[in-house]
Amino acid sequence: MKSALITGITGQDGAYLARMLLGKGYRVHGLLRRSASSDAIGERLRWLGIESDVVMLDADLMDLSSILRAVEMSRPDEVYNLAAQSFVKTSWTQPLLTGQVTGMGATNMLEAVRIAAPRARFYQASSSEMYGKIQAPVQDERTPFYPRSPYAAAKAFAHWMTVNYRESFGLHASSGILFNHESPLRGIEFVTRKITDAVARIRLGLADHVVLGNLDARRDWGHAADYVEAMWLMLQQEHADDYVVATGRSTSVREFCRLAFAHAGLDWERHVRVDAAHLRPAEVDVLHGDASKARRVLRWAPRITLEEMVAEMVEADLERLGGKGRRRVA
Ligand code: NDP
Ligand code: GDR
Repeated sequence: MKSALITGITGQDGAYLARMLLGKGYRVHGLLRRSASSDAIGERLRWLGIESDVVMLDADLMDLSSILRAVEMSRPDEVYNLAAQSFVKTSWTQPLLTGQVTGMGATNMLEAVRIAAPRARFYQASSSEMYGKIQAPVQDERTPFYPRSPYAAAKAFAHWMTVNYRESFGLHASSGILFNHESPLRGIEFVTRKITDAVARIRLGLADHVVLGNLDARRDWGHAADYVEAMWLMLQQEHADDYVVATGRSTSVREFCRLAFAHAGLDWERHVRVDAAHLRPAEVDVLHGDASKARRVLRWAPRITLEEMVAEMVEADLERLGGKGRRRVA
């Protein structure tokens, strides 16, 4: 039985990845950091019905001794480093913490693997945010980075440390440059889930409107369930490498609103307000990925369309809020 260790298992991607690996017969371990709100921990694993199937290990990415212990206890064949302070907007108000968790935390994981499990295969959750102020209209593995937030700068550091550990120590360390991916398990602070939650509230008469920031921003949105497959495929290759994972379709926040409200029979223009308070100090205007390498080498392709994902997210939020939506998790 193969063993996997997932940091960030309580987040969106960690939950989907854990479910996928359990389905493949892995023994799955995850980092759990202590919280005073302990009843909320593991909510996503519960939503997927797998909370009692994973082994949780008490550790924090900023505490090297705790993650060394987690690596020793789990004896992993594969390590997926998904933990991060992942909300871009918060990275301007907590730049040091973001640097420590998202940047240095990845180095802690690389060190723990180098010391305690040097034969394990390592995945780093890199991000399309590293392209920031884009240097090419469509971004692939050769496009230069131009980070536009403390989060993106920290991810760029973690990305290059992953490349460095591969080249310096021969670790099987791969970096997935993933474009935005969403699902019913997306955190409510991210724009897609904020919108689908608002659609459900408005549909059920619990709210009248939602306040957003930049409606012109464009993102290449895929589904998390599809994207965790690409992570796993990277670690099944003989050689470690870096891959862009994207759908190749870029959509505006405005268009996402139209789709989500329309799914519930609502006109978005009557319910969406804009407030400059939701703008960012520096914006990433547009992201549009080219995943040709992942298609060619990993034989990976996204299966779920944006329209299907929007429908699934709105239905899930209707169900959460006690409405008539049927539960359908991809
Ligand atoms: P989430 O924000 O949903 O999950 C983040 C996870 O990191 C949570 O499990 C959180 O634990 C954990 N974490 C945060 N700080 C620490 C810490 N100090 N020690 C241990 N664990 C910690 O992120 P996603 O699932 O959406 O993303 C997964 C990874 O992929 C992240 O690194 C993100 O930056 C990156 N990424 C995401 C993309 C996306 O579109 N979703 C695109 C590209 C990259 P807790 O539950 O305790 O808070
Ligand atoms: P992003 O995701 O910053 O791309 O990072 P987010 O959903 O927060 O923003 C996407 C775009 O929508 C615009 N926007 C708003 N965003 C939020 N959160 N709230 C609003 O009210 C709002 N109005 C407009 C934003 O300005 C932005 O342009 C996500 C995270 O998962 C990162 O961890 C990951 O690395 C990247 O995706 C790829």
